[in-house]
Amino acid sequence: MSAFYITTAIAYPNGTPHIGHAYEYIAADAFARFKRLDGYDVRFLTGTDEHGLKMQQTAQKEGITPRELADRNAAGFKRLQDALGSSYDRFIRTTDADHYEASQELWRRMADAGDIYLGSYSGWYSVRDEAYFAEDETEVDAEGVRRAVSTGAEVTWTEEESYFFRLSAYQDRLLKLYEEHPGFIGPDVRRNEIASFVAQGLKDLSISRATFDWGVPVPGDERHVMYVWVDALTNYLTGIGFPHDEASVAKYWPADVHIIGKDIARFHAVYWPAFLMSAGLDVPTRVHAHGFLFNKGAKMSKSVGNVVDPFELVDEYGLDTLRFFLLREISYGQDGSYSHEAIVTRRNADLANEYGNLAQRSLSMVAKNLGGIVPEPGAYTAEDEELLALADGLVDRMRPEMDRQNVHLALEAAWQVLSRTNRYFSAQEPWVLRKTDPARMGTVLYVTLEVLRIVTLLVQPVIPGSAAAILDQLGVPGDGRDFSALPERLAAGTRLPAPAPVFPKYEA
Ligand code: ME8
Repeated sequence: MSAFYITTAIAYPNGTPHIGHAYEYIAADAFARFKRLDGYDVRFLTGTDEHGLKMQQTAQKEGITPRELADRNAAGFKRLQDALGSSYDRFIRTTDADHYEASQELWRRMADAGDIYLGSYSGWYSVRDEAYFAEDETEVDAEGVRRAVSTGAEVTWTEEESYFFRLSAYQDRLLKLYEEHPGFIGPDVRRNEIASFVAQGLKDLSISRATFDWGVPVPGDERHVMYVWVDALTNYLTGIGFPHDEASVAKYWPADVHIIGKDIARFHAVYWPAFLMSAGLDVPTRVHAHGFLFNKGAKMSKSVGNVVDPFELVDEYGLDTLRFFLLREISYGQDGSYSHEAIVTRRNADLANEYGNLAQRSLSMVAKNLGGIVPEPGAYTAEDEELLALADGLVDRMRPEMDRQNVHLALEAAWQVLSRTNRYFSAQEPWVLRKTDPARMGTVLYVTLEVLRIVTLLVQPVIPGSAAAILDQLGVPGDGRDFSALPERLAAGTRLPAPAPVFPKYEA
């Protein structure tokens, strides 16, 4: 079985998770599930990024240790993953013992390659971004506060002894990587940004701090802890058993895709491949950066008071409606907005009308007129053949879109098939055939249920719970639910359970 290794970013547990985190987890979970159903041996990693100055300072303000802060909030992130139905294989915490070992091993390999040297850093640092900024990347605002132009976060002057990574030596190799593997960063707009950033020249990177101790100790120099991004990125190796579990590393590395947000593309597409090249490890196959989620177009912020609790959204709309909404509404890779109105529209138009209603109408006709038994189809008409061919071709339309993380386009293709099926159902008028040609009614119902089976198998990754309920009602056995079962047909003669609506219309 081919392996497929997918990861999310690991969140800073300096607060509680927000809808932006939920968005990332839901998408990564849908990609992981799709690959699993498509026959891959999937490993799906997620977790929390617990070191660094931001954690240390937040803990200080709350009068607790960074460890206590991490314990409290990491649990909240894990709870969110579970509430979202995420199928992750490991929830890594960067305070896990094996992660210290992996990070120190990566450091040693970079040092052995001659890429680490001791120097002194002086420059601007943003604690919120955990990032260094050159003077010309900052500006002083109206209140006299110096901020990073790209993120708006306050920066502070930092001067200390530090180890450096020879990033400058990797400029050409990185540019070559982007050129030879255009799929390394997605979507394309991010690749262009990153490539032009690297083309401007790279400075060596400060990779340790000596003025606080909340981090992974630098091997051979315990006065220093690693810069939080060095250990954070290494989580992707820890998660597959690096360095000891060689079989697992050989199987899952390089990662097939790192799912991240656009604000951290530089860390993943510049620093991370350079560290790996230095350590003699392969670079990931792809880094895909999604856009940012806004509340009715406005940036979420604690001070504006429009930060939405993802647990509340699950309670209000139901898990699958939230999952479907986020993945269908927003072009994956671009920024997107959510609002109550938009969620309700997707629920009622796409899920209740186009999908749920079709299932309910066809299944209740089978229940009422055919004793709940899947009919034996008669000879197919051109319309039947055309619709079945469309449904049979759906997997080949969805697969490449999912491989490029265009989940919105994969769903659009599925809903095109549903909309064609609704038109077919109305045009065939099985409720009229019931009296005029019952055998033909049976064929129309069979074709409709068969298309529903195919579409439902393929949308399982996005709406797993509802899809399972519909597959139950279609009498699809548990071992007939992965994509290898797509070419099979519904078994005529199967007795179906009593149908029940899976997507009732949302009413406040
Ligand atoms: O960046 N919309 O952690 P984080 C969509 N620890 N995505 C969003 C978002 C929003 N409004 N806000 C944040 C970190 N994200 C690091 C990662 S990985 C080795 C280390 C995304 O908690 C963000 O882009 O700030 C990132 O992918 C993830 O949430 C975690 O963000």
